[in-house]
Amino acid sequence: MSQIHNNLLQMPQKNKTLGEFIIENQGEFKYSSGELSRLINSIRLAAKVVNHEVNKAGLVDILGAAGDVNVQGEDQQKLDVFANEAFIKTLTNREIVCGIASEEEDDFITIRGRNEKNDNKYVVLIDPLDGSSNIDVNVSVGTIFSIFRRVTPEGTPVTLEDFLQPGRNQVAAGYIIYGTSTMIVYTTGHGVNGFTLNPAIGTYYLSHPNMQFPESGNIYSVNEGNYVHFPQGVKDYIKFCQAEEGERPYTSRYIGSLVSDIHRNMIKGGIYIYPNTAKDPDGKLRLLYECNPIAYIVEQAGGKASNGFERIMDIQPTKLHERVPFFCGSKLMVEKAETFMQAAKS
Ligand code: AHM
Ligand code: MG
Repeated sequence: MSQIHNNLLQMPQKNKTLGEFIIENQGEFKYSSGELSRLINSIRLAAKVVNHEVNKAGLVDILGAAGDVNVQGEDQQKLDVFANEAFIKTLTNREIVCGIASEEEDDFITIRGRNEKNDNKYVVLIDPLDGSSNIDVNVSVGTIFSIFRRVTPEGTPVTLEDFLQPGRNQVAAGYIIYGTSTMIVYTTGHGVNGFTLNPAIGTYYLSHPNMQFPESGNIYSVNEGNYVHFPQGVKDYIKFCQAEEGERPYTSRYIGSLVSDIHRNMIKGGIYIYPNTAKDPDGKLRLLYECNPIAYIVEQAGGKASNGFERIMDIQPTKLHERVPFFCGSKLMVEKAETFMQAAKS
């Protein structure tokens, strides 16, 4: 029986909506309860707007590059631009966020709040539409978000320091997956819960309570087209995955949409790797918008996330668009990959 069916059967509260869940669990949030509700509510709202747009991508003239290049030199897709604006607008309109950093923006955005007093408390870091190269071919994409409490005093404008916090300081993180169904999966440090959108009525229902990353698995997810450029430890680990012994060879599954690859592995058990390569010496994925929030969710579900040597959430960021090698998934699989990295280093 699938995990989803299992979850549905186990659910005493199977008809609970995201709104009800937030209210019931707001006491778990270590800061004032209303704040978390407002934050998650604004993300949930923006996600619905983006979902609506993503779902009609094939119907209207919205596919294709917008003609701009983002700060990392990549083509922006029209939906990237749309999603970026939707999240920024929605978050700006609430009296809770003092700053936003987005993968699609060169610099962070300061939000003074309606009374211009800079007294909002949270910064949000967001990848508004991840895996956007998959849009044109009708493959799942996602949104990833990370929330920190500011470290600079309230009443002053937000600074870079508020964004460059290690991932362990996150107060909440989540992703939205625009897939065969649309889901929000998030954590506030008390486990991970997943909610599926009923598009007929625009309501998210708790479909995946208390998600658990299997301790081990048999899926490895890596872009093997880059094999020749991989560090020796990754090459050795891939050979280990492919060797015939016990549970191995493992199955290879790679969508090229981080959220989808992680979501599948969290349900089935597996490892995702995006290492440094000759082309991308620091890896491709962004520490602040992609790796930190995914790491928080994955750890909260019992999995593990590292750069091959150290815990992702312990890395002190030095710049907004910092990249990092990413090894993430079932705990025992990530630990095994780390032993290969260590062995190849020494
Ligand atoms: P993006 O933020 O430009 O969409 O890039 C991130 C994406 C991830 O979703 C995915 O895992 C990875 O890039 C795929 O990269 P590649 O095509 O090099 O395998
Ligand atoms: Mg991305």
